[in-house]
Order: sequence, then structure tokens, then C-alpha cells
Amino acid sequence: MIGISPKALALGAIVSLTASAAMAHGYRSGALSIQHPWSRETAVGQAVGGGFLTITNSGDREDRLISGTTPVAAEVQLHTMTMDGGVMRMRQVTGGIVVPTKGSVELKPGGYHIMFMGLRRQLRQGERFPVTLRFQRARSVTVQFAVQPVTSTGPMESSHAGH
Ligand SMILES: [Cu+2]
Repeated sequence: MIGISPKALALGAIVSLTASAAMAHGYRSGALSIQHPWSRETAVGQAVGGGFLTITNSGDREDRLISGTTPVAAEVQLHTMTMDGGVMRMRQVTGGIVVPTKGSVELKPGGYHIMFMGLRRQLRQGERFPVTLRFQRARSVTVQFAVQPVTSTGPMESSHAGH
């Protein structure tokens, strides 16, 4: 966790954007590591938002992302996209999202993703908000989701993160 003083914040958006882009944005819980949690800016009054991240499992037992909680939304759901008669539809996942042994799962637009249902406020580009993720085996971990422009299709850090 890196603290940013009010003085540093007063230096302005360019400085803080540079700092956050340069910062490694990853978390660990047991055998799991969580990389680049990100979300998209929402419109004022928008009720739902999406959440994306990559979870890697270095252990020799399968784990599952089961659920989550966040102060910014009434409910955190896990969704997948499926083709239904040529139309992509979102569906709530039951039983969690598998994080395979010695492998990883990517939550991304068009695939598995997190849905923040009943947003309590707007998600603004450049901010971060906390989400506590609960797993079947690994301990719960609180990660910070970086809010990116609404047009984003992937984590903005990925281009220079080296993995
Ligand atoms: Cu969804």
C-alpha cells in the first residue's frame, strides 16, 4: 500500500497519473496473485458497472473466486457471457469462477467479469475503489480497482507491466 499525501495530490492530475501508471498494481493471497483490477467510468445515475482483473494460481490446488463486496455498490456479482441464438448474453455464474492449478483466469470484457450492481455513486476516471474478493481456499483480499475511460478494453498498465 502506498500512501499519497494531500500535498502530493495537490501537485495535480498529471503527476498522480504518472505515479499510478508506474506503480505495480498487484495483490497476493496465498497461492493467488491478482493483477490490474480495473473498471470503467460510469455515467451519473448509472446503476451497474463492470470489473476486470487477472488471477494467477501458483499452487497445486484449484481455487475459485466465490463472491465480493464493495462500499460503492449494493451487490457484487460474477458474470459470464454466452452465445444464445447468435446473441451475446450476460449470465450470473453459479459456483464461482475457477482459478486453475498452475494457471490463471482473466476477467475481461466479453468474458468472465465482475458486475457491481446497484452503484451508490458514479465511478470516475482516475480514481480507485476497494473491492474485497472472497475465494474458496485463499483468504479474502481487498484490492483497488482503477477506474479507466469508458472506452477501455483492457488494463492501461498491461502495455508496460512486462507480464
Ligand atoms: Cu455482467
